[in-house]
Amino acid sequence: MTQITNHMPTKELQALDAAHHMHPFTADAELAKKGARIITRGKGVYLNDSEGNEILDAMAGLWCVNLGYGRKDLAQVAARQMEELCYYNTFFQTSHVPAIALAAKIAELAPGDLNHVFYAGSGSEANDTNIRLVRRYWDVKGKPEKKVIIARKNGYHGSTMGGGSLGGMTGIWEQGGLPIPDITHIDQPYWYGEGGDMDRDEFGLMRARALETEIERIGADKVAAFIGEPVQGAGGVIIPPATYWPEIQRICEKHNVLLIADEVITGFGRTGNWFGSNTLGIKPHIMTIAKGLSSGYAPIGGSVVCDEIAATVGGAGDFNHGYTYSGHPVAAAVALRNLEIMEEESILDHVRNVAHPYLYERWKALEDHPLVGEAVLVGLMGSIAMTPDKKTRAAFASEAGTVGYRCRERCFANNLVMRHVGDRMIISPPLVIKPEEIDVFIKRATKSLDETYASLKADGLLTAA
Ligand code: PXG
Repeated sequence: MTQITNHMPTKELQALDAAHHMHPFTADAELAKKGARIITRGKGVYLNDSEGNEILDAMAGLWCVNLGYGRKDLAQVAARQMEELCYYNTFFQTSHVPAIALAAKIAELAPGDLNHVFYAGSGSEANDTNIRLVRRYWDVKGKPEKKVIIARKNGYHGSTMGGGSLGGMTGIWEQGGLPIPDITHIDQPYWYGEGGDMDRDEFGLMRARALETEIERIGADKVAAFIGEPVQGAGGVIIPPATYWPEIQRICEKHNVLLIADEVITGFGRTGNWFGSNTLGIKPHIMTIAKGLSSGYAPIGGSVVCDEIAATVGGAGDFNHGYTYSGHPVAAAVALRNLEIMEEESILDHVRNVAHPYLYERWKALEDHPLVGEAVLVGLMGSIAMTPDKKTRAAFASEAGTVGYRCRERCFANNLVMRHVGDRMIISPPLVIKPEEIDVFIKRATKSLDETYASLKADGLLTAA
């Protein structure tokens, strides 16, 4: 067989890709017609593709490459760990230094008494673990009927059977009989899209109180936990009104319902603090982590668990759950080094004092663009809502996502990775992004918005629903 390398012509790579590779969340037959974009290398905030383009990645991969691409120090740690101990498991009363050291480090960084880590290979797996953990917890407490988990419409918690069920994406549910039993969903705190004439804070309270209504409908004695992302990511970077989380917290405490903060995106500096829970003032019993934990250099995730749950579940015989790669030594060593680098290079300070303020000013200024209804940013995750009518915050008459898709295509053409969710554009650049790179980003984003606007105008698509 010929060796497949970066030096092969793009067309040949695309043909092989189409012939053998099934892509996540993709219509493969459609993709085969035009061919996938082939990414060949990355350095800092930039990617290169097989056509020689240099692309600014304002999504940090999939919200994960927080330290930027191409760090030799992380590669060296992986190589060293592979030579020393490439693999061993953490089942059957064994452990190893990378898993121990990383767990201790996460416990040090995590808020409150979240002192215990159950490792997974990804965010989806970790959320599957959370379902098992909270149900087991209430079982051991003598309340086996307390097993319903309440989550949110348009939340995202992964795409396994458990993660996809916790998530509130109907496109996922329709394919494979989800959600699994005993998971229900309440409305999201999306003021811009769903708040109508209501005041932002009033709306936040109303959407939080939907949790109380749902708990009362089901019966508090049957509800195990509530799960939410501090800031919804894949749902469109939706920053909840300030009233939302304190009310959710109050309701969970009142009804003895565990609170799970899914920090897969918001963890490890994304919002300007170690965790989104710090930024939003949430006190969770469990946090889901992945992505930024290793800056995406190795697949790793986990559940960070409070003392009470860890002691209860751990004190009641075997917890019959785990993955071959729970605490994988190479991934754990890379993640630990990633966290050390974040401290050594004061990445949180950079986000708070340099990158966020600089980007915020330029991002907000996009609200002057005729297409942009709002531009929001917390730390380094942000979004803009595109609208045909800024006053009424109206949706477009075209099918949701038509405009967003057009804008993403323009971004692609302008060597910028900026994603769309419906007709919102979303960003999550590497946390190390520098002011001059933010300038390049804003320039390309503005050009893409201008071109999108012109094309919508030309096609008569600037009408409200
Ligand atoms: N929770 C949250 C909050 C996430 O954002 C997961 C769990 C699942 O993690 P894994 O590692 O199993 O993928 C995620 C993942 C997108 C996109 O296009 C977002 C995610 C994954 C893939 C694509 O926005 N988030």
